Amino acid sequence: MITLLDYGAGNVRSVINAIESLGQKVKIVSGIDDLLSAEKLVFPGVGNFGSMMRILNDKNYVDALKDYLLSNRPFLGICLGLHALFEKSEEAPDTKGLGFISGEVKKFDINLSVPHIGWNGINIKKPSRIFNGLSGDEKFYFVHSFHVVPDDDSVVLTTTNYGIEFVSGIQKGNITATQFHPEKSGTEGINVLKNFLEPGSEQKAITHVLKETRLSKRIVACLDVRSNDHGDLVVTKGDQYDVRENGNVRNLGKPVELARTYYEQGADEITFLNITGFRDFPLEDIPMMDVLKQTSKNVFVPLTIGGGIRDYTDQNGRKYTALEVATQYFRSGADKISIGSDAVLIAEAYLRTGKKTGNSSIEQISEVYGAQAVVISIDPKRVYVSSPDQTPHQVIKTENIGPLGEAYCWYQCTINGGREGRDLDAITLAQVCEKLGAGEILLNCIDKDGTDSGYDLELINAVKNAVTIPVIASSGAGCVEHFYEVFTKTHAESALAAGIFHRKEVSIPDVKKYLSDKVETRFII
Ligand code: 1PR
Repeated sequence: MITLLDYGAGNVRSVINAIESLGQKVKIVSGIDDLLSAEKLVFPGVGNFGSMMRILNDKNYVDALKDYLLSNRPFLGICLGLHALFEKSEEAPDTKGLGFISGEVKKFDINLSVPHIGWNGINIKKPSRIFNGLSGDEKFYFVHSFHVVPDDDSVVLTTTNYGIEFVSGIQKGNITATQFHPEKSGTEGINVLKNFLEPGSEQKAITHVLKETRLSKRIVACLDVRSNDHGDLVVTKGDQYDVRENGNVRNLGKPVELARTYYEQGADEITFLNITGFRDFPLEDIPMMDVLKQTSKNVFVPLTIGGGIRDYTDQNGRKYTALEVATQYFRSGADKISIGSDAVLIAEAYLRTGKKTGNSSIEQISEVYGAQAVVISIDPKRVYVSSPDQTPHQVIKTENIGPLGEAYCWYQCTINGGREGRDLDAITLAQVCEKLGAGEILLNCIDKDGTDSGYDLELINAVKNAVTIPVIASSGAGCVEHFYEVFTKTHAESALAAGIFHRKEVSIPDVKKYLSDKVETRFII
């Protein structure tokens, strides 16, 4: 029996699913006694160091946890579960950690996008049974803005390079903790978990050559989901956001099956967009929650879900915050949520008042679950102008001259699935959302969506250069060369595609194979 410490935030479902996929049973800690009697403890963590320690203190778990660690019973900490072992963190300077390892947790101070999101390698510094059967060249999924700095080098199990060489794993006796998420790192990550969970495997020396690890560019498969006219939840796909063909909603497959296929093909991440979420109440959308629950049972890469994340009042006058909606999504298996329409309204309000309220969905979800869990989905379209002074918006000079010979354009934000244009440009939206605590931008483009004509490189460059958080380029992929183009002509960290994958015109292995000797990517099948 594996005991799992769930302090209440983040996606513990995927850790439970990963452990259960290995045929093990999980007991979730519901009181101190469970910690005292635990034989093997897994402590996954996503979110904020301060709120995690507050909850552990409120539940009186801190002393029991320290006793557990001192007793040297097997422990696996993941991400924040690694940070918790240290004395303190720059994420919450006034909060004490467990102090099992001397040292602290620091924010990345580097010239690269933060959070560090994606698949990166590890350098294994000492033998550990958790890496049995692995070559050491595997990539694992990271998502964090802070990294641990132990005082004593002898606890360092692995390091990873991202601007600096940072400690990505520690081991002290039977206490192991990783910055990466084994439960989200495909079959390699599942092997790490298996090695930890299964008794008896010996520690073997690692013989691989130390190298500088590199963050991969991510290939993201996107599934736009909605009910068709018969009420079935289907994966659909629009042309410039119009998902109907001959009056019917296009049906390109079943969400759970397609997500599984893309995972098996090597997708680095899967995104579900509940495209009618803006008009429905997600907490009543049981089929969509089920899709997430079913998918997370056997898809072990990050899952993002978007659509309808905002505050609600139901028919009985009961109010729900966006945080409650997001919590349900996280509990159902999401690792990140994406906010579309609400982000535009929040940014407009911020620009009107110049003040952060602390109450917006972006701020609240980021505060509890961490910036890395909050993606902003932008649905912009081009508006041409003949000169920059024709609009107050952030304008770019374009090589794609407008219909009346215009050499400039701005990108107008839209809400409600592109139905309503707003008086806000995409660059400003991205900047405001970063300020409010968003951790990543999913940058769609209505003009390019479904056209197979390539990504809007001008838009991607304009937004990417205006923020320091990672950007997922989206809309327009039509062939493998378009992925190469977006990764070499912009600094986007990820490229998302939908139509070409659903219509089986290009597969994820095709993309990875094409990129393999040109761009850093995760394995090829
Ligand atoms: O506004 O918070 O409720 O979120 C709604 C979400 O649903 C937003 O993320 C919005 O982008 C999405 N959405 C709404 N309507 C549509 C639609 O298509 N009618 N889909 C829609 C957006 C765009 C992409 C697409 C890429 C790649 N889909 O994600 O997958 O453009 O397509 P391609 O490779 O085929 O070109 P809220």
